[in-house]
Amino acid sequence: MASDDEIPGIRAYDEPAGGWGALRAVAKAVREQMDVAPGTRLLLKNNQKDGFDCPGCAWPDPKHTSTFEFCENGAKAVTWEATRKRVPPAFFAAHTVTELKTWSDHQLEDAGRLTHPMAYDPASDRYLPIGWDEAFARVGAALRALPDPNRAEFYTSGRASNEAAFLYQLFVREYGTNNFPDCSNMCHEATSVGLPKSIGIGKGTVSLEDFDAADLILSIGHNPGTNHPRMMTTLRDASRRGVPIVVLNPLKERALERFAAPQSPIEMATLSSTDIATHYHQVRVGGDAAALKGIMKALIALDDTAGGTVLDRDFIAEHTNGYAAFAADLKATSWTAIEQRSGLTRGVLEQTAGLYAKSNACIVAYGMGVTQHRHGTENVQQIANLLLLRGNFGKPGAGICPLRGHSNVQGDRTVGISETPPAALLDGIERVFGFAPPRLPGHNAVEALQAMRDRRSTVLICLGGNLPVAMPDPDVAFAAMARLDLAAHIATKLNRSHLLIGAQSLLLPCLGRTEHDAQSGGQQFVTVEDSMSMVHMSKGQLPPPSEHVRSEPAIIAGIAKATLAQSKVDWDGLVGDYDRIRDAIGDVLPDFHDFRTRVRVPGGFRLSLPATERKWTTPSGKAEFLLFEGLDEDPELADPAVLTLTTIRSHDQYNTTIYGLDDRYRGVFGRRDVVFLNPIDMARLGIGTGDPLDVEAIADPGSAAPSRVLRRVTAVAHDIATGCAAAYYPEANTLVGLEQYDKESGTPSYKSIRVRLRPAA
Ligand SMILES: Nc1nc2c(c(=O)[nH]1)N[C@H]1C(S)=C(S)[C@@H](COP(=O)(O)OP(=O)(O)OC[C@H]3O[C@@H](n4cnc5c(=O)[nH]c(N)nc54)[C@H](O)[C@@H]3O)O[C@H]1N2
Ligand SMILES: Nc1nc2c(c(=O)[nH]1)N[C@H]1C(S)=C(S)[C@@H](COP(=O)(O)OP(=O)(O)OC[C@H]3O[C@@H](n4cnc5c(=O)[nH]c(N)nc54)[C@H](O)[C@@H]3O)O[C@H]1N2
Ligand SMILES: [Mo]
Repeated sequence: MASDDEIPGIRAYDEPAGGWGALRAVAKAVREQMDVAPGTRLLLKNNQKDGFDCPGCAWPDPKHTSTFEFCENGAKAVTWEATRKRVPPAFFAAHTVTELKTWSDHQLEDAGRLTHPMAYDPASDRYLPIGWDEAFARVGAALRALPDPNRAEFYTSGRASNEAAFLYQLFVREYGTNNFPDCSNMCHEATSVGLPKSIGIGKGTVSLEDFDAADLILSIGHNPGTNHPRMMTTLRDASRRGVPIVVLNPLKERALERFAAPQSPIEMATLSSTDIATHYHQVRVGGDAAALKGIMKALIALDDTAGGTVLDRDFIAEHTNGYAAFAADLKATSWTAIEQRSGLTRGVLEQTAGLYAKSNACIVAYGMGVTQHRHGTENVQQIANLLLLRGNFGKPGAGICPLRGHSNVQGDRTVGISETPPAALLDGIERVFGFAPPRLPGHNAVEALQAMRDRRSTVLICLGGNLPVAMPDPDVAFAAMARLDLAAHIATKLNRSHLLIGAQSLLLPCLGRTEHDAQSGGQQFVTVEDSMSMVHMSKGQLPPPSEHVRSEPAIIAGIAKATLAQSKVDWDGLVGDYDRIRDAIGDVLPDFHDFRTRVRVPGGFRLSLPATERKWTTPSGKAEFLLFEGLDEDPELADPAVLTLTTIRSHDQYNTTIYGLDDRYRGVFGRRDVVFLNPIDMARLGIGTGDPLDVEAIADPGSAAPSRVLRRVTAVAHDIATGCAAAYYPEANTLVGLEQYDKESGTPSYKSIRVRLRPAA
């Protein structure tokens, strides 16, 4: 809908998602980052039997074999990592940190791969080269100097392999803390915390094969055309089989409307496409709990009129708890309130319930539109409730499908990156390694930043990521970085976190997934776990960006040896041969038995998921209907001038990594400084397309928080639910307060920010 030629960079995009535009974008990524021939060859190794796991997303490979699946954004992720550009010491000699801070996020990462360990030098305001041993010694000294290990924070971003993550948590626990702020604290924590209470496990229950057997798919709050593009093949297949696909999303996302598969010669040659959603409902931002409750209320009403034949009564009786109270709450919830909060009509919700009542195998897929709210955990639980009503767990074609973020965020959790570790993990570590790991809960991401802000924590190690930029409230987060005694960043590329200098700041450059990893025991491979709990191997092919770059496991072992005087762990032995790390993982976590053998079987193996066998590992031994009282995911809106703003990813970014400035499917080119608005709201509020606006976040009632303003964004008319607005992450993080998060899971409420718009100052 955004179509005003007068506004630079804003024009209508009328094509389907995918298609030739996607092929052109791949060619551009290869041309800009890589030498063309090796680039193309490398892309063909992506997600191959013998190749590396795509760092783009956590969607599984088809049938877990080796069909090459084309994916534009996977290609961007790969070429961005495998770029020919370098950031050597000469780069830092030429640019002070003060100067680099004026660069955009895109420019910083686009400078290329880090090649040498570097340490910040305050006298010259530059990063200077440092030897690895000296770097490790400095980190070790800072950690040993702390009066209490709980005064250090150990962040993980979800690209780290299972092997790196396991070593990291082993080191940190031997050091003595569970302070593991993790990217999943900003992402699917609502799933990890919410689902175990419902169905006993905090992971998805479907496999790729289930999509072949599903007869109804609900897609809530995710944008697969951009963020999980390989899922588009699956959705396209389902659509062509005639499976109804119901979407709940405030924005019309082109890939969920129609998609041209770049692998389909016919669609490419004839410029045709496949319709994806059969029903597209533009729920209000923050209206999902209300919508889900509406669908369930309508389903129960259908069941009442159909003499109890709509719900799966046997399943409910045998496998669940809490149905009566749950149903009573739905009956007591008024349609007026449901319609108001969801922004959807009773008719639409009843129709969805009707489709659901007819389906025998339903999958609900969901993403950040569900989790990043003050009641993200309850949102996830409403999805589980919906599935429980018709026994949609533990049968082919049915189940819950959280779309994970980073390509190994799920695996990192499985192998121990957790601020609230399960006792079995700690017992396993104690049994195998002979030291007593700490038992007290540690800090999640919000708590870590609060501790840094207050100088309760003064050392930060980052295994990848861009923590202060990804988190809410840059004022607080950036200042917290500056208060550190030491920050050490294990990273592939330069980003803004590295420029937020504490008393000491170190850059420790690491290998990426695409690269050859040679250790004393020969060439190594790593393993990852995808969104569907499949563990498989990933083997890099390219030469490292420089001979000085080390693998993540080697860097972690270096830090561990410099920190722990009498370690019980044979760090050199583990790093020399990653099979020994895999053996250790298998010894600690029984689910990984015979790890080294099973992971060599093409496609790898699946971890156990009791809920898929209708075994409920909840305290009661049953699946639980969990009641969410009320309908508000976020504070209610009273003032019609207040809109609810959500933050979204463009098609040209990977989290805080900005590949480019286009958002093709939304019709935005060469810029990111926009706010998407519904034309009805624009007319009502007297805003014209192209108007420069300041967006002001409304403080929570009773909060003394300072006013938060996103300055000078351009109003763009878009097909978005009324009463709602959208802007890009991370720019819009300035609108979110550090105290605005889901109290159950700690997930920041990035997707529901109450704002007022005014002409730009
Ligand atoms: N290319 C690429 N791939 C990625 C990433 C990337 O940045 N780029 N990031 C990775 C990571 S870490 C993650 S977590 C995933 C993220 O994948 P997604 O979950 O798809 O990410 P978002 O862009 O945050 O958008 C979510 C969708 O939710 C919708 N939405 C916003 N608010 C609401 C709401 O209140 N209700 C509903 N129902 N919908 C809403 C938005 O319109 C958007 O379509 O992707 C992963 N893959
Ligand atoms: N407003 C708003 N904020 C959000 C979100 C949102 O939707 N809205 N989404 C949230 C979500 S879902 C997430 S997951 C977080 C993301 O938070 P993070 O995971 O912390 O951020 P990324 O941008 O993915 O991290 C990029 C950096 O990782 C490093 N890197 C890349 N590859 C590797 C590697 O192989 N190894 C190592 N060691 N480093 C590597 C590079 O230096 C790169 O600059 O952001 C969250 N923040
Ligand atoms: Mo994420």
